Amino acid sequence: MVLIEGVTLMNDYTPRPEDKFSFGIWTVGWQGVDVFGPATRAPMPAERAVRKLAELGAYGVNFHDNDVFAFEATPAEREERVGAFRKALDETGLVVTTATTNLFSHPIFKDGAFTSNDRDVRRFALRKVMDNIDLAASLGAQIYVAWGGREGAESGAAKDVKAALDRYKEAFDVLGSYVLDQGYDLRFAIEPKPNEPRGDILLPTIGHALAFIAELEHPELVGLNPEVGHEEMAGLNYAHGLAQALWHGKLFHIDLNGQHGPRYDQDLRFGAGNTRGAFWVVDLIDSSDYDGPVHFDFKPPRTEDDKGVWASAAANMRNWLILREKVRAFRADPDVIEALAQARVPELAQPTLAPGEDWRSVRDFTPDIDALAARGAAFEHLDQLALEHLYGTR
Ligand SMILES: [Mn+2]
Repeated sequence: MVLIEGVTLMNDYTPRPEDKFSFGIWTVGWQGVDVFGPATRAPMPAERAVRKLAELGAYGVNFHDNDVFAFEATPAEREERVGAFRKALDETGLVVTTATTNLFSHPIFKDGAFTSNDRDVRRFALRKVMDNIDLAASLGAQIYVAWGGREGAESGAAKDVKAALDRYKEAFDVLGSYVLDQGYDLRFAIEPKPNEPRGDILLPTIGHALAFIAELEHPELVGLNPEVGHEEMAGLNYAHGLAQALWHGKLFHIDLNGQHGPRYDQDLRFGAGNTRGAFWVVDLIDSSDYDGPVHFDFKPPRTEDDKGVWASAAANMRNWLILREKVRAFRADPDVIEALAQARVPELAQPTLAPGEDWRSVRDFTPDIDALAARGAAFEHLDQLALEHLYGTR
């Protein structure tokens, strides 16, 4: 905290363990390969990502199996790579909060994994996930993310969507029973995405995934890992999606990054892209009972060298802390509290029927229709106060 001419400014944006900031190993490890060009950066062993993220103040990491060892790794190579990863975790104190499976890079998964038309691919995908669940559990992960990036299609007749959903459900039922039989303290978090890399991906939004989870054999084991960019690619309001996931008790994990509206998946650092949306995301999470990792799934742009990778990574945490300071100032501002009351926001928490009332109580309810129609909602003043906190003028 710094005092400048009587104005108190919180400007200590140092990440702390209680902030629970975590990163995917693949984020800082992304070499910049895209559909138009090859890598612009050197490969990064998982243990280097762990050590550098610890230096930046991160609390935890999330990893795909193949972020740590190659798909083709022999058992000895796998053991060596996992050993180096485990050693870096032990030495830095970084926590493995979360793990996931790469079911999208290898050509075998070109038509998906759990919903591939090819039954052998589906059976192998389940085996690959169970292999990594064993490793995840041994490293202490409590959340297992399932992003079905290749579960989809580019054309109509090629994918029987109803059969694909049967197989998708079957996969979660099998994996749920595996986790229960092994006695692992692990829950799954589905990560919706509308498209990319497939033309259309199954379970494209938070809403689709919530409805799907209700059909599973063990719905209590499965929740959501919504990502900023994935919802905004579909033109949806990410904070609203998070709020609904919280309402269902299904917000198991969050993937934070930045996106400029409906276009390719940008994976910008958190706070870049839709900054106003980011303000409401921090406001929601900061005031919620979500206590999972504040996880960043971004990509340092292909333009950046190694130094730029770490600048980009650190900025995710810094932007979260800057926005957290702003949303707390917004919520504490007496003008905001007054504007919330003027906008009748607290009134929405009041049940529409009073205790003991039923439909008969409102069956003939006739308010002053003209007065209600004429009354302004007073939302603009309230929103302007939020913008002024965000812009830094309050
Ligand atoms: Mn993304």
